[in-house]
Amino acid sequence: MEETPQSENPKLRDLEKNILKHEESAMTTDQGLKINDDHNSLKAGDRGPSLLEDFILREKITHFDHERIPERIVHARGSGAHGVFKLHESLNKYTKAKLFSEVGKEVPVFVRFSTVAGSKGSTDLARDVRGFSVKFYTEEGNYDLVGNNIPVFFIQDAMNFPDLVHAVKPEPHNEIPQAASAHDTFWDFISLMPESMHMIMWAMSDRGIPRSLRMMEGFGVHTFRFINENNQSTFVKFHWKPKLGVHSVVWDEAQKISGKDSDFHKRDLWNAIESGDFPEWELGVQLIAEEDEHKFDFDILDATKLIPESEVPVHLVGTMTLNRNPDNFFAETEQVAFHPGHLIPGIDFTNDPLLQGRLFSYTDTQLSRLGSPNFHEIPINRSINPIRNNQRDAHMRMQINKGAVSYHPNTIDGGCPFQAMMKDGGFHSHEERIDAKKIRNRSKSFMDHFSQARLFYNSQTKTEQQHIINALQFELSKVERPHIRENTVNQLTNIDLKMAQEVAKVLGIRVPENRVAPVNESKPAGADESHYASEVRDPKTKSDDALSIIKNVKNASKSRKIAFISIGNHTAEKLKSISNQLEEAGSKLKVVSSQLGSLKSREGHEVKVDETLFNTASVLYDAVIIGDESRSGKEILNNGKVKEFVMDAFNHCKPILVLSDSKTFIEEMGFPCCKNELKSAEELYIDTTTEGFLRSLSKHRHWDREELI
Ligand code: HDE
Repeated sequence: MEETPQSENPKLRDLEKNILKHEESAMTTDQGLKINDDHNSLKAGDRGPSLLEDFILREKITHFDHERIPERIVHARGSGAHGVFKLHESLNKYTKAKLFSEVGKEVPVFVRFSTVAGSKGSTDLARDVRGFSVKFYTEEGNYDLVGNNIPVFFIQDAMNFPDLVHAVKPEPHNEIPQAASAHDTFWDFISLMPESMHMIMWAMSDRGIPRSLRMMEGFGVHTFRFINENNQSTFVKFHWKPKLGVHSVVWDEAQKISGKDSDFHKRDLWNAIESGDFPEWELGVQLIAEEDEHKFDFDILDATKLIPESEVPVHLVGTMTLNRNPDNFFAETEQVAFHPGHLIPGIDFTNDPLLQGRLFSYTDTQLSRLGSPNFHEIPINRSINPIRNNQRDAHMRMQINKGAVSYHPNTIDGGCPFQAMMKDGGFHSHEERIDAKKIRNRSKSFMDHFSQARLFYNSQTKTEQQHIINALQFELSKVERPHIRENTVNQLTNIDLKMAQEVAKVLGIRVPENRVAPVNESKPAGADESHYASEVRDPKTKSDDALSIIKNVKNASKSRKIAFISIGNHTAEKLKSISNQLEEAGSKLKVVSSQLGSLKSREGHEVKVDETLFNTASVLYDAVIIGDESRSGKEILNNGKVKEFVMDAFNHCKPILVLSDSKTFIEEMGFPCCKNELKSAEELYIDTTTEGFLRSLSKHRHWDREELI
């Protein structure tokens, strides 16, 4: 009997006809049974009760009921991408890892970026640290570099990690606030943990609110070891340097983006890859000879310290290109399982007590998240080197192991699988002499909590320092308990007295003018003496330009999104020429108007409108062009949405190009800084020529404008 479409709805009937044409597209149950009706449950009569025997309905609903898995306890919100890593300088003098010794070799990678504190559905632009995890699928097995966009961490010892996470996550009684660190429990913990002050400086800096995942650095954080063919070890720190440079948004902008597009970073990464604008990073290494382990004025095993680039330069050795979006978010980005213990021969750990704790945690968390020790069989986690061992069974086992033997040593299978000799790539932990007392303590060499926090602060430009002060003012003003605000400000005085005083002003706290930065000041109630004691050091490096974003801005005009606002008074010729110039610079122009469809230029040419003033906002763009070319340029500013758009761009220090008379434009805009005296376009850092605008774009922002706001 010939199948006929069942649906009464004509549209669905057409769809069904199509499907029936393609035998291979026929819908089936999970057991491969072709389904004839996926819309109606089996009932006793048209209007009767549903029948328990409806195995098709039960299979569908049961699968649905179990679709959610527990989200990651930290780093729940993530964005992933596939790509490739290519080495251009061999490190074979230091490591036998083929990944880092065979020049020109292309190794597939999967990368997952994440925020740390927020739930899976939270916003991308929360002030937070970003995870930067890379899985290299090498012929020697999977190597995971599970890092962050900040090179140091809050704590020194894994023992404090659950407390840190409990403190930063929403408060347990009311589950508020989501994805934010501006609340009492977080700052209570921080104020009692002086070792966190260096990381706090980074998190409160613009690094905590990146412009794009494609525009942030990545760091392995811990010191690792490279091991060469002769089993010699060299300490190594890993860096990822984005080719687009490091750029951030401003805090007011971040908060508005969270409302306008909470997927801002996710979308930006996805769209860039989809359009062939592949993000790239250079992999850099800092190498420290084994005999130099103790030559620094900090301990290289302490994850709250970085090695200044001015002391040990970063060598760039390879490029990572992200060139493919995942096919399925759940199967890939959600199910990917990283682990700092996924190593390959030639790379090993150090005794960093934070890293050591991580080695236990990551497998453990995958067991509860992915449900089985067979998570390595999920396609995104599979090694390209075939798996051969005597592990067997457990939930959702995919591999069908043949034969009787699942033990070693054995004779029945001729001793297979063999243990690999070191010369054949068998992994061998680095041999390190340990002659020590078993002890629960912290090394004295970890006790200088403030020198590098100060180094970071001193390395920032005035603008960046002000951003840190503003962020601390914002965060601490959300803290309800006065003693927590006070304890934190006291900690800040150990970094920079003036900064602490500036922060304190907004909090209604007085920090005495003559307060000398105390080092071992009496600990607040609840603080652990051993954590609180801090040593005075006189570090070699007092300031390092590599730590500033603004000092390192180079040509930033690539991969930018520019709004061209018009309500009809633009000329098609100008629009085309600007659009071409921007495209040449690697950026994209979007036409924004009051309605979708097409828009007529002054010459009568039609142009497609990309976004409307209602569905978009200035915070979603890097720069704005007011396309109106009428002499007065007044008409466009009668539109309140346009005014709001420009005012936000102005306040966020973005490049602005005005094509109409700039004096009238400035008058009509009514910028607060022009209240007493009208300022020129130049004084307001507003461009009137395309050339000037392109120059502004390449700087990312006009930070000097902040002085006017
Ligand atoms: Fe993690 N961390 N972490 N972490 N971490 C996790 O593992 C943990 C730390 C980092 O995209 C969890 O699979 C402990 C430092 C990233 O899937 C968990 C300690 C750094 C990601 C875990 C740390 C990181 C995680 C949660 C202190 C920077 C996301 C889900 C001893 C170098 C990976 C998961 C992804 C994820 C534990 C500290 C980076 C619970 C115990 C330091 C980028 O296992």
